[in-house]
Amino acid sequence: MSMKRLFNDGGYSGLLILSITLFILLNDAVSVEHGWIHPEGLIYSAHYLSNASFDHVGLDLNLAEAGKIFWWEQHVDMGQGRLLTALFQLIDIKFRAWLFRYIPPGPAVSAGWIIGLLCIPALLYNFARKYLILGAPAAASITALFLLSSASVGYTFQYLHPGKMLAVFFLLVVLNLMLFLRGIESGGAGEGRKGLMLWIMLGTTLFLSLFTDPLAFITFLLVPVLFPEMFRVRFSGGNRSGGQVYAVYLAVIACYAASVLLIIPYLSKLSGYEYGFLYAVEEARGNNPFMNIVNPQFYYGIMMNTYWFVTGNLGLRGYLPLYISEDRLYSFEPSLYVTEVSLETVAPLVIVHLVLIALCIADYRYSDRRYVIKAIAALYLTTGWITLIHSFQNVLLPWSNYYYGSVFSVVFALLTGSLLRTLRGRRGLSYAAVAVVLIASFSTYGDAKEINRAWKYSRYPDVDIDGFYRGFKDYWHEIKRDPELFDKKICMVDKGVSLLFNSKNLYPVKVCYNTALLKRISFRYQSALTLNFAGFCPDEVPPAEGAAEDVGPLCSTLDTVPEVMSEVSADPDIVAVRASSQWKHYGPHLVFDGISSDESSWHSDPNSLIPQWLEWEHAVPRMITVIAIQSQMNPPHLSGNELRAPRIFVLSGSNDRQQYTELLRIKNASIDPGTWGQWQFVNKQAYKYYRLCIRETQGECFAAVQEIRVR
Ligand SMILES: [Ca+2]
Repeated sequence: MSMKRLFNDGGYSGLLILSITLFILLNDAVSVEHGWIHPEGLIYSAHYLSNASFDHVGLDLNLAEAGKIFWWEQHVDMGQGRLLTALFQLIDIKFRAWLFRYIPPGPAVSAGWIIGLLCIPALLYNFARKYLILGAPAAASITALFLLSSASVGYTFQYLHPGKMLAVFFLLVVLNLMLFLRGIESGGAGEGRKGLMLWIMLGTTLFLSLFTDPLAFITFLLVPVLFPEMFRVRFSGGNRSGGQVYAVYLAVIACYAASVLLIIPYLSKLSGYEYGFLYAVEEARGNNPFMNIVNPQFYYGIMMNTYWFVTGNLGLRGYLPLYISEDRLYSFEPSLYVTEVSLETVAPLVIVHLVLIALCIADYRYSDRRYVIKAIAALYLTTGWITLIHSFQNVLLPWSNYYYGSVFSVVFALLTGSLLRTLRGRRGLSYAAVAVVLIASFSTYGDAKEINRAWKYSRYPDVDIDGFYRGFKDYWHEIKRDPELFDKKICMVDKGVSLLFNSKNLYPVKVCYNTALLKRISFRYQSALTLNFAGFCPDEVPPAEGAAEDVGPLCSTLDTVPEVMSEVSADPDIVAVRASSQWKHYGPHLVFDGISSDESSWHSDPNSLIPQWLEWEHAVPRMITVIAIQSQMNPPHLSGNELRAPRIFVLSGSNDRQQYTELLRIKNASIDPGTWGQWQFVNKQAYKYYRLCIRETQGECFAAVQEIRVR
């Protein structure tokens, strides 16, 4: 678009609308209050960068490193095949690592903002101008409508969810490309090489888009709806463009199937991170979502989701009756979403759909271009697809605007644009309609911010998540004053630090996800700092054989936690056994009962944090110089208990339970399940109490010990 064109036809007002919108959005996105990242995302990011022997953190991208996208697929993406999204994440995490050397870390800051806040609005604006032939203010207002929608706010405010954003980006690239092809077609310039190149470009773009998110399939559904004329094949007269479109579509689907079933499995094997396509989805569900097409519930789901999407994109969610209990609105437990059918809830649902049908009828009667019909058909197809692919989850909730509504919201913006188009030529009405769209947009934005906050705080109810980010920022400023320390703590860029991770480090991330992970991150503040500002520069991740001092706090710092105690012991010399926590019936006395079985072991509580301690009380003070620890054995035909055994531990003695004297410090114990590890140490003092502080396990997020003997 030429500059002249930009400033004609209300170009200034359009520019003003977009500038204000982007300023508001960006201003909130950089704030700690609105911008955020899942704490577990920090860990994944750190692993993503470090799980290879690449030392360069920053903008460098070694091509061989791209193999790590299969690691992401294997461990984080559940085999969904979003390779392009994984690659983008790898680049983006590096970008942040580089950027936060210069500016304080912001949780949501992302290279994705270039796509989300620059490319996407430009493409949408261009499409509205050229396809719907809207004036600049109207085109800008529907662009703002999308930018301020919950969907766009979702991936802008919350870091590490670029799949939806990339899907929207590709959707708009494809639609703009189709416009371009159509223009060439009608202009008669599509002859020969140039035309062929463009078709190849379209095919490649469509193909690539499929590796961003399953939602990208929507582009296949939308292109024939919005450009039906491109699919008309005329065999006489030399126009073969329709045939070309079909050829492109078939080729893309064939190439995608070949990639997913043959090429990617082969490449993932080569990279060392072999994974099965959609393995997690298969495990979770075991049924075929496409069978839903014959299920009436599926169509009911489409209607309800459309209702949510439409009202959500108008900022009306808070004012209309809900289909689920309102008190459950901010819960993440899908089974709680019980649909409530009543006159109050059914009436708005019916009205929304009747309005959409009425708009189609009006468009059919009074318009020759049928933009509105196309847009509404596109809306239903979009919701249908979203409902289908998420049929194993429950999408019938207002959150869906935020989670899945990105492509729907683009289509909804196009519907709004189509409606504005019907007012073309009526200047006063047009401006009034633009004003209404803008008011609705900002109302939606307020709602989107509320959903964002609700998600952020309800997901981590025990965690001061904002305090967590502010702490990072403060720490950044603190060490910024000392260049040497800063370099060491922020990023050891180009310093040859080995970033190797072993599988032991990875295991707790997955196992502890539902138990101790969040607490670990939030309460073990030092360990969060070692992840270096949102997991950008993992140089400070503790090595497997690091000094115990760096690995975790001493048990004495946890003395305020309630302890568990048992006075039953097989050894008459030991009158009581205490522990920092216990799980189920696996009490601390079981380490002194003389029984060697996995059932007769002490377990710390998985919801408590490592370090954990175990303390026994002698009837009279004893001078102990040898300790033998038996780790919990595996039950028949099972394994995994070896990860609960102590790896780093400290033994101390005390006579008053106030002052403890360290007697033994072991930094890399290795006791196979059911076997004994024995250590001798120097001790010239008799103590009544001995405390074994387990500061790290072999990888599990709780500790277990089967037996202890001392002499
Ligand atoms: Ca025992």
